[in-house]
Amino acid sequence: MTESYDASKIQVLEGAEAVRKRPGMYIGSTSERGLHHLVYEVVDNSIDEALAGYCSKVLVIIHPDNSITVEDDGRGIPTDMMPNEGKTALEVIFTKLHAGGKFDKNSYKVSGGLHGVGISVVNALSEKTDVQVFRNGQEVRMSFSRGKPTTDMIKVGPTERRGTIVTFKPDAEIFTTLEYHYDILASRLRELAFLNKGVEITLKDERTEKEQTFLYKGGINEFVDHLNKNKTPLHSTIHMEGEKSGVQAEIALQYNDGYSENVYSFVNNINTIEGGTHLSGFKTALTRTLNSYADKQSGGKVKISSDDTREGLSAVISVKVPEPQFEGQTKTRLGNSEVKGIVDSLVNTKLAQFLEENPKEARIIVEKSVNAAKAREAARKARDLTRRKGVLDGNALPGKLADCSNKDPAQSEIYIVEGDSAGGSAKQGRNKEFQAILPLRGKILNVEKARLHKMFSSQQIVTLVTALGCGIADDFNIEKTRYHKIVIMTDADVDGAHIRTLLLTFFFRYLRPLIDAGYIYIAQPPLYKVSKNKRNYWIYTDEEYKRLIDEIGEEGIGVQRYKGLGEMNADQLWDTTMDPEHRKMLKVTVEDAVAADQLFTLLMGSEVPPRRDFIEQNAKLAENIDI
Ligand code: 0RA
Repeated sequence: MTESYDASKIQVLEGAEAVRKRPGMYIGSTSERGLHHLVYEVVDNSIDEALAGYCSKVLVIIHPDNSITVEDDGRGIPTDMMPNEGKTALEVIFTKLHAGGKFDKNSYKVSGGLHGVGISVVNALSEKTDVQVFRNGQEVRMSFSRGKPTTDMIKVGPTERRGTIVTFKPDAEIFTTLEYHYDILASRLRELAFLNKGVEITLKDERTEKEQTFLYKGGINEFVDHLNKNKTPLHSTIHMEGEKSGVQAEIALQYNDGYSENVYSFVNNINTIEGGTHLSGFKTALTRTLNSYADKQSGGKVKISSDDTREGLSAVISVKVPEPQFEGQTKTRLGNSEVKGIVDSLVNTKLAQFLEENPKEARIIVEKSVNAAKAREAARKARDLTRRKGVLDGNALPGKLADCSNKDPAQSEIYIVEGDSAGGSAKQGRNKEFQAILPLRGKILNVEKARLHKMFSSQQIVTLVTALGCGIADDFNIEKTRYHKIVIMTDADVDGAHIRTLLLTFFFRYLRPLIDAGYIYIAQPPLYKVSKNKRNYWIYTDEEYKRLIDEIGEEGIGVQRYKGLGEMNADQLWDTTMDPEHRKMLKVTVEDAVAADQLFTLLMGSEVPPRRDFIEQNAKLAENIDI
């Protein structure tokens, strides 16, 4: 017999206990991501007030004890008694899951995703929550702990003010980390300010006194300016906006003189990393519109593909959908089929109109895509040539590669090593069973300044891609990757840092799925060997070095500073850097795609002054790099 859910069971499941029992179900994770998600959950409520036209300012404060305050000047949370509940609306909103329902004021709610789970979830996962409401001339307060009220709703007195202040301290019993990162919060709050023009969002960190205010009257137009910061734009930003069947769509785009694609899509303020119908509508219409304009101008000599239209394109697509269906592994792909046509027809009409009215810009944009199409053709030829020579297909492995004997990618590692001499030590020191070594001589091509066809004429890149086995561009197939740990191992000096950045740029721009799969690592060779009384200490940072000298004293010690991997013999390299039991490796992750793109553009692109500024500002952070 199947059990039916009766009202009392649902009642039980509705409580804070359910959330505390399975927090992951409500906020995705109990690690860093979930911790930060709590803040977004509260801020979303304030943004809803702003979208409804009642709130213009949001303030987020990180307190020294890592509790958070979110303050807004919205209508304030309703405080009246709810006759059916025998409780105030405030209490219901803070204690009942999905109390939304009759409180829903914003039709662009989120379903399916992690957002929009409600403030009661934040409350359930906080060891303490304090709420202040300023509404209808009255100030009230109420406190909670782990989702349960600890006070009644207290009337404080009359007030002129309007709005809500929520302060919560995430529960140490729930979260594996309690420390908030300023940059993570700043980047999401900036994004929200771009997506909701005119809303002023301030982030204040009482731990460091750092403070930033985000206010963009130009909305996603300014978002695109931000994406193209440090790049050279080819024309002024194009903006398109429209509404149909309750779906609002807004698009801003601008081409730059670079080659990478920077297209971000959002549904109800959520970044749809996996794309969806809104994005495919945009891509289809962009391709069709540019092709038909090019046809009219030049009789269609070159066929522009969809990829060609996105070379050097920065764009933001923001749609508001009443009942979004989120699909995909991370529930960040929009499934609503009607949205494709809506975005498609918006771009078709508005972009064609823009091109007709602005022939100068139109020529620049079409030329950009035509050049991309030509370069793609050149890349195809170059690839065919390398194919004919038998490279790139993984059958003929490069002679420089010292492969491992294990053929299971999940157990295999490849070290990409700077220079032949370090390559030699690594080859001797490694465990042949599962560790492969690929020495690279000198600097690899700076892909930030080169197009795909150049990749195929670069021996080092061909060697690298062949060794990895995953292919590149149209041939890329992550399943064919021969190693699930790809370790960049360079010297701890300026050249080493440069080579590492060149390799990371290449992985980020051309083999990004390898980063997202968690396959890319950076080896951490030691900086010093300190010896005293026949004992050796391997030291990986200057801080560690200082700490040790406190500890063991300076007398009678020997210090050796390692600048290059080649200075270590094979055994030492194994012990310190390659032995899975003892090594320290950094996994490369992309937490913030916008920031990562900007950094690679800055470090590897052609604009010199912003790079100089960056290096000057960050010089003190680069102590470990030996100049
Ligand atoms: C329920 C209904 C209304 C507003 C809110 C909740 C609300 C929640 C939060 C959380 C943080 N700031 C907030 N501001 C408002 C609508 C109230 C009305 O109809 O007057």
